[in-house]
Amino acid sequence: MASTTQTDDDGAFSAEQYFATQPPSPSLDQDIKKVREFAQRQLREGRRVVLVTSGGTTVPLELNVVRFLDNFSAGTRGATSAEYFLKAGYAVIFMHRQFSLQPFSRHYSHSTHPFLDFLELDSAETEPSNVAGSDATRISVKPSERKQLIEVLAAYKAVQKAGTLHTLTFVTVNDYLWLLRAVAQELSVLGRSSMYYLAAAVSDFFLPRQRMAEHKIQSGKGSLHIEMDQVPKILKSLVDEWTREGFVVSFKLETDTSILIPKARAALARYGHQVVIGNDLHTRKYQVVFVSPASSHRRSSSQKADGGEESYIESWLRIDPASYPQKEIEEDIVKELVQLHDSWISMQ
Ligand code: 9Z3
Repeated sequence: MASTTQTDDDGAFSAEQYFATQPPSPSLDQDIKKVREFAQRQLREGRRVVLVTSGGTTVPLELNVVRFLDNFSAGTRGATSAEYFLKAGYAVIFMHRQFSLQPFSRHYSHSTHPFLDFLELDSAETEPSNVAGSDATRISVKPSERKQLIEVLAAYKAVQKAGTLHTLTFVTVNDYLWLLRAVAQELSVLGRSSMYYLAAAVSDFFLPRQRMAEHKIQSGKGSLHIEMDQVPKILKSLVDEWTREGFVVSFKLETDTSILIPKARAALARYGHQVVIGNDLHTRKYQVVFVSPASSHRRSSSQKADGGEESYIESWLRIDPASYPQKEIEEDIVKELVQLHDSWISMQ
């Protein structure tokens, strides 16, 4: 299938062309109205705001979608980091894939730590015939689970009371791109007090709506050939147009560690943002590498002071795998980023 749309010099859709041809989801305006109110309130209350993106994006193959391509991510990185940002005093916009992990409730995921398994009915009432329909039935939490539940619940209630967490959901890469652009435009009022922590696993390819089959693709005609277009280089637009002052952190995921650092450097050179955090699929819970330009506080690669090659600094963050999950690497990632954001703000 030949593409009939305009692309930029490396064959990707330009962001402008993308948004001119791919429609937003019907809920976008409502979603953004709430983001605007949230951002304005945080501005009035003098809080920093971080946009955390989390989970994988899908690429539907049909308009009446039965099949889709997905990007791997459980949402652990994003949900865990959001909690540490809240703890550090940031307001958080948590933009996540529908049904992926969320801050606080992630501790009680149905697959790893099912909620029902640590609740108990009082002994006299364990017979189903005694329990059914009785308002007086008492439920308690197993003693071994109480400490953690109290901590999680207290943090969750405090955040709800303070109104510092706002949640948005996406499913497709198209939902994600429209939301990212609109949220960034709203957060630009915060200037340097805004941070972007782009942990969602975003598809590099998509199928333009104009070429999607309306109904479920039928078998019986041999193999299936689908040609996808490249998703626009959205980080470039984010840095250069949508949020000219925000502190932008992107993630780079690879399965071949030897290309992690070169790819992270290439992303910084291309987009001119502040930090790339590189992680390998298999070790991502225990080690990550921070890559940033040596002259970290420049906005764009085109603003090099000497006009020469940029140099980059890499630093690894590691935790002992045996200490997980009591110790989470996101605690250290967020601590490091808060410090970098502090210096970014004081550079103005
Ligand atoms: C990441 O690299 C995240 O750390 C993970 C987190 C997806 C590995 P989990 O949710 O996994 O804890 O299971 N996210 C970014 C991946 C990505 O799509 N990056 C793009 C790329 O590599 C650039 S924005 O090209």
